[in-house]
Amino acid sequence: GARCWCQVWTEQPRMSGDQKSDVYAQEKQNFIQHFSQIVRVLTEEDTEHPEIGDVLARLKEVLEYNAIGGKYIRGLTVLVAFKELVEPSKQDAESMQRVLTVGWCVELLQAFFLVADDIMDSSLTRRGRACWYQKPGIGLDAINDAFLLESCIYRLLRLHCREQPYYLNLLELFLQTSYQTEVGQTLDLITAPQGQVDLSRYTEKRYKSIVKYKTAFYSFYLPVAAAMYMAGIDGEKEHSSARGILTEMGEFFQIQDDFLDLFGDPSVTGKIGTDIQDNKCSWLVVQCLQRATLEQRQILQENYGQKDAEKVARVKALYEELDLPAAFLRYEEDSYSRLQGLVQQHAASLPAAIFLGLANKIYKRKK
Ligand code: DMA
Ligand code: MG
Ligand code: MG
Ligand code: MG
Repeated sequence: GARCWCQVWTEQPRMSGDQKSDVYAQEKQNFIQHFSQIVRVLTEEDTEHPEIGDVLARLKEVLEYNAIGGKYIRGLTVLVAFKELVEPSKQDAESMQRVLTVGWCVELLQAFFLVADDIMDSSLTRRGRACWYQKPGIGLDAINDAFLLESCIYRLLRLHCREQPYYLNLLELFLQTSYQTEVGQTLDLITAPQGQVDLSRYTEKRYKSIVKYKTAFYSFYLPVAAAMYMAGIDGEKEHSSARGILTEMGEFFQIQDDFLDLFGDPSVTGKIGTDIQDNKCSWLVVQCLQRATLEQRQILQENYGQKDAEKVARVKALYEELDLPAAFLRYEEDSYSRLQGLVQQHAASLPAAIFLGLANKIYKRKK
């Protein structure tokens, strides 16, 4: 029978966390298979505008290099959350096509930000390959490729969702999330000016604002909120509840990203870290400053924010002296239980399964 959304919200999770994380694995094949259709729709020849054929060939390359090879957690979350929110009879083939497409829109937003982020961070690798701008013949032309990726989101939404009652909500969601992410990237960059080490900038407070804006909104709130709108859930109360839990999860996700930047295995993460060289307000430097003696603070002052490999190694050694890897493990455990608490707290008004499934996907991740 039909379940109104308030029933769905109050329901107990239908599966355990372990089975739940399998839902991501189950959907993954289907999601990746849909990509060829996305590329076809975006790059098929336009008989009215034959003069842009070469552009569409370039776009195909850009899509295939930059939208593929990640974990697809964000895109899959749209699918998983939608299925959790609507009754099976409303999961018809056409609706599911649109959900897959919106999932890919989230992945395209991510691809757009990553192409630009790698330029700004002077990164070398991404997903186990050269960053797009590092490819011979690409260079800063990658900036325009990033813009093309962004435009694809709105072309797809218009093509597949224009007639849907949630179209305007989705448009505004993608636009607002882009703005928030750009605010976050701005905070990230202006807190890390090249060649100016000012340790007093690296506060816990500043850290939290950076990661909330640059990562949490687009990685966690966006995919769940998109699924909610598609399921017809547009109330501010429901959305702000979801936003609360999901931004908390996003903060933890970026702390992991900062930890893995230095202590992860590049053959697993697919990227070589740059945070120390880039003078970033990373979780590690914030923790280091909270524990450092005056002498250790001086070592940081002299070695942070420079390309020199020996200086980077000195900073890493300092982090190890201060037991930051152990502090991270403790933080991970604490954060996990705090999140479980938050989910329980909101269990009356939110579908716990969505959040628990997502949490199980990211805790203890190595990439
Ligand atoms: C990523 O921050 C944020 C966005 C908006 C892409 P980051 O530079 O730490 O990400 P990564 O480690 O993947 O380069
Ligand atoms: Mg980066
Ligand atoms: Mg960055
Ligand atoms: Mg990083």
